[in-house]
Amino acid sequence: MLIKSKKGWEIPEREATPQEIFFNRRRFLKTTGLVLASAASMGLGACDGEAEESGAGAGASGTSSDPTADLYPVTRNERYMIERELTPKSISSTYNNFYEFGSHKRIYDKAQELKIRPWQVVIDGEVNNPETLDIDTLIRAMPLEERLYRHRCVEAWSMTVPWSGFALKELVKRADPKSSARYVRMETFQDPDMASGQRQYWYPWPYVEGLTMEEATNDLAFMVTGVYGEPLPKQYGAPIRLAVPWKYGFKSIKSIVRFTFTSQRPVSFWEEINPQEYGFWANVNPEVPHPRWSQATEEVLGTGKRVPTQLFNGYGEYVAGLYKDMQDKPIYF
Ligand SMILES: Nc1nc2c(c(=O)[nH]1)N[C@H]1C(S)=C(S)[C@@H](COP(=O)(O)O)O[C@H]1N2
Ligand SMILES: [Mo]
Repeated sequence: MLIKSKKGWEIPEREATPQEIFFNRRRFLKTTGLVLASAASMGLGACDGEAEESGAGAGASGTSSDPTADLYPVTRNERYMIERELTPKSISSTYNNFYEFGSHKRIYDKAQELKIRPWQVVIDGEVNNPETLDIDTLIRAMPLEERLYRHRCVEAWSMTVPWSGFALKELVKRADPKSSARYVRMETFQDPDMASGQRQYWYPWPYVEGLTMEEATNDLAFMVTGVYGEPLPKQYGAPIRLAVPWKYGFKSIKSIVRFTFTSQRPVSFWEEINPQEYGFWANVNPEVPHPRWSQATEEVLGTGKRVPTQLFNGYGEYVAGLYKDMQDKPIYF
């Protein structure tokens, strides 16, 4: 039995609504079609100034034929409840960052070209149990649960979604890292024939991200295989993506094909493009502005409201300890 103590991030907010209202609202939004008023207009890297409208209803998902469809919905882990209204699927499924399919937000239709079976995941590097696994073998071997997480993009918009998946530390346990492993490097697929964005040769494909072993084994680090009680639709980074909710969204790498345990700190995709703007740590910190905009507040997708951004996106209780020796540095980097 879990004893529920109030976490720092469980701040009651006016927007909070019970689950039933959320689902009714979602149905309402689905049928009426909703225009996303003023989505964050600052793009990452090269794609500034792109305000998008999202009037396309629920967006394509087509996950009913997914080979893991029978596994969902999974049991919600109440430890990760959150008092903020969930972002309707119609919004989070049609407003995505997935540069493999274009450097703007409306890639959900393009992303349907992503082939998610067969899909192999390689686990290699400084581990005692290197292996290449079929994604369905991996997903079925892991203890799946649902967690409600906030997601804060470096572009100053946020959402709250019900991810399904498993703790990254379960995968780390399976890999059985050697003591020389200090980081986990994750890599997205590379297939420019399938993913037109990857023909933009000036980006350093494939997308790469990394975590320290301490971060990767923190309770909060989550491997996502589903959302809204079903297998993950392609635009969210199917069949498997990361969610590290205390860091800016770009750390949460999508459509992963390789986990490499290494002694070397990985250089991530955005860090390679612009190390002044996108560092390795990328911890959410409202007091450290992006060189081109403030990080003090965020637009909550679908609400038309801006709210203050919290240090570590409100998850300090879980993760502040990881950075206690970095007090003198802006932990944004
Ligand atoms: N492979 C890959 N992973 C990625 C990205 C990307 O372009 N490619 N964008 C990142 C950014 S900036 C964000 S905000 C989130 C967006 O996730 P969502 O589309 O599910 O909201 O994915 C992250 N992971
Ligand atoms: Mo992002």
